[in-house]
Amino acid sequence: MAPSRNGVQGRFLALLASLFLLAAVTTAAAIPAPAADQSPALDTRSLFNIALPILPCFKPTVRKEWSKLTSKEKKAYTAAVMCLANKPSIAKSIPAAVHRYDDFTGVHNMQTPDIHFVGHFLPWHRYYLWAYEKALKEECGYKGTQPYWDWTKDAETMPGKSMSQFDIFSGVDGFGGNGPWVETTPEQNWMGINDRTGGGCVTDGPFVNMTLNVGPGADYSTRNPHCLIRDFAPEKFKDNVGQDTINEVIQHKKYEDFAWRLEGLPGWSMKNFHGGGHFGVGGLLGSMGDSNNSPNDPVFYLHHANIDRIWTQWQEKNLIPRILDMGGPIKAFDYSNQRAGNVTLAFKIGLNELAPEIPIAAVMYTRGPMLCYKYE
Ligand SMILES: [Cu+2]
Repeated sequence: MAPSRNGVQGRFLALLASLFLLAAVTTAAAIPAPAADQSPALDTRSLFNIALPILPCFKPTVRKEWSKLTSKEKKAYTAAVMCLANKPSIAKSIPAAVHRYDDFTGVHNMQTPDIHFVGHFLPWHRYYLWAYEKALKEECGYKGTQPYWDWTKDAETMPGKSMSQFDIFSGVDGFGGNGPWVETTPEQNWMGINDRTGGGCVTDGPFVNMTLNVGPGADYSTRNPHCLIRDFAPEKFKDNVGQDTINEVIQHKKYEDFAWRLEGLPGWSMKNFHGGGHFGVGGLLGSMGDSNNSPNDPVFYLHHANIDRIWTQWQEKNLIPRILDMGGPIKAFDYSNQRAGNVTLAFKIGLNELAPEIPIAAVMYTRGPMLCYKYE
């Protein structure tokens, strides 16, 4: 199929954008840097590295919605995930990790205090997803792309449908369903997740026998073999992942405001689809609700792919300025910059042994040569 006019225009605009970026970075480099810790000197090579990633690629791969995949494609994806859980760990920085799947959870666990409620929350998770998809393809022979879960569509079918009836939680060609009910005391339920319905090990689907070794909590050094746990909280899910929340987030014009509203604040003072997905699936006791170790639930990657897709949609509303727009605190919750400054395109993000450190600029544009993907 011939590239659409929009596609060609988009590539042209991105090319222009990369020139703007180069100019912007060069200008910034000419101004004496403040004594801030996050202003690495930019040599010609790093300038090139920053400009190059937003030159458009020509054949982006297409990430699809879970329910649009054929049953065969769905099974190929979950089989590749299980393949990672059967390959030995390579991440020396994560002593608790036994297999490659643990490596990913472990890196997220270790970096949790530095990658949430910061400006680079979105770029870091975009990079993380990319590394995960790459591992599925290169180490497990997965031929497809990273799918996403458009929860808004599922939420619209509630309460007629229960969460267990969603395509994604199918025990036949999905991720399996809820865990059985586990009683808790009101004191345990400090997050106020009163609509929780499960709390035990997942009993059907491809991950029934998956052994996870990282978590719970912030410890990534002690091996703790355990199962995948779900604790569906249907009210939290339905109330937070609707189109109304997306509209509220996406209306912001500056990245800093958009990203701040997207992450929201811990608790339920404002509707929040990131938290709605995590706690709607993980509830109080489930893997998805454990902030350090939420990637222990393979559904994490589809939830975050949808968040990445929303960022992409926001960027595409005004491509050039928005693939150059970065900001927000370096330190968690430091929205008034009391402890440090804001992140910039040159700010480095890393994934321990999973992938090299890169400047945020490298992941700003999903159709650049490194990422080279788009959402259907
Ligand atoms: Cu995270």
